[in-house]
Amino acid sequence: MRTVTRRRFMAGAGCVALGAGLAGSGRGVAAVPLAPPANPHVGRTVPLRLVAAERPRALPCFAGKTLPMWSFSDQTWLPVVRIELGDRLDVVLDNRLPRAGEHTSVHWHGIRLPNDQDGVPYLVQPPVDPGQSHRYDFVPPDTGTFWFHTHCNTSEQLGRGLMGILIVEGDTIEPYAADETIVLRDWRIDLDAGAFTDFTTERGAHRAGTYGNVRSANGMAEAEVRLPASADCRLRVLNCDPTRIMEVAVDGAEAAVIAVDGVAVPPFALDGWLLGPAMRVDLVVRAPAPGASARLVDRRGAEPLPLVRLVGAGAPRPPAPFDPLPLRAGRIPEPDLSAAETLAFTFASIQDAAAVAGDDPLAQLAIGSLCLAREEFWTINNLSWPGRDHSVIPPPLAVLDRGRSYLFRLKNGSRLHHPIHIHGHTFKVLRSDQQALAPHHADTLILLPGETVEVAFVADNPGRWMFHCHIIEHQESGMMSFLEVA
Ligand SMILES: [Cu+2]
Repeated sequence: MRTVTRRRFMAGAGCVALGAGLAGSGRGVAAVPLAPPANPHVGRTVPLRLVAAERPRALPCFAGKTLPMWSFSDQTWLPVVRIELGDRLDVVLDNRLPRAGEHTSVHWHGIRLPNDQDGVPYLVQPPVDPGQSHRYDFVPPDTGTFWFHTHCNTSEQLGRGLMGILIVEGDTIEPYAADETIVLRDWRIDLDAGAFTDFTTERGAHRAGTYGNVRSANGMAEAEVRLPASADCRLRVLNCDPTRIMEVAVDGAEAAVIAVDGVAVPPFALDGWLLGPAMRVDLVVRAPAPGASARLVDRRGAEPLPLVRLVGAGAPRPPAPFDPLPLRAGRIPEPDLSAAETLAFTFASIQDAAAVAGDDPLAQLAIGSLCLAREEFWTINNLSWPGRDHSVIPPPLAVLDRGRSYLFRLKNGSRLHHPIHIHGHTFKVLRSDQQALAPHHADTLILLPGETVEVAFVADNPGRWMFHCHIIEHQESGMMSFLEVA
């Protein structure tokens, strides 16, 4: 039995209309803006040195084996960078990866930053070769839970662990009793040999992706997080896996969603949230009583899979109704739907595209030429990105007028799920033809098999922005393109 009372919604929002299905599964209920954001301020300059290198490590989930991980830091396999809204990040990336030609870059996932800071090699910056350095320098414009990863040979570089977390603070109205980050991902390991297995397989690329065989939360197979007993605690849950889509839920405690991809939503009861690769969800969980525990689980399999044990610690507290505090509203520009231009995009495999093309000889001809390509299997609007990397840049999928509002009709023409990611912008998610969807924001959203989802946004960030599936093997076998905002 999960309920969320209305009082806090009213306090936080002034006027909020709640949908009927508070505990509806999936993506929640109607959301309306919260209080206006705090004024931006010019904060500190935060230096950050990221040294991409091989550092053998034995994470707790590796069952005693040491693996040739790639990471950004000597201190930790997973840097967690916390800054305040208004702070400037001054980053030096050094590439010390151990293989000739293994260039790298850093993409700041979900951050609406200037195009030349977006970290896509060839498209917006030169690739950073081993022995070279590159500087990133930007002020993130939004609060929230983000992460960063490379945009080069991503299946292997991310597969070996090259990633980090970026948290931009400043979205709380009152602090929660705790603020914990939970990073979910798999590893592809031969535990007998103590070696990584193939980061990509042809079979996986043509299907739902190559799943890892060792699952982890914060590098642990049986993670435990201690929370102040009976208090309301924030959990920032990130899916940093290259492949796996999860359905996160909390068993044994009340929980509410308070942000999606870093952007606040009025709190609604969590009853399973589909979290694809690169997606984030912020929760408020009522911590268990002292010594009691609850579980963060993945419900996508036949049985709920425990991911994290949440343990109540400290002095008992008097019981109180679960009434989670909302976050401050995001500052994503509101698209003008009355003036928006509608563009349609279909995500499919080459076979799907061929089936859709039917008897049209011209379409068949175009698809026939695509089939000649070696590595491409997936398409956006019948087009595959050429090759696995970014060294050959095709024309943009669309050229958007800077400042104009767009409505994208995103259709999944395949029988698999695809988490679709846009760089440099954040979508307002409007509606689906398969499920009741709350208006919420997302930089990465799952398209169910056959589903069409409409999203809208203001194309206010000039430059060349990647637009791709975040199942990395789908991305690297064609389901990738870019949009030009000019
Ligand atoms: Cu995909």
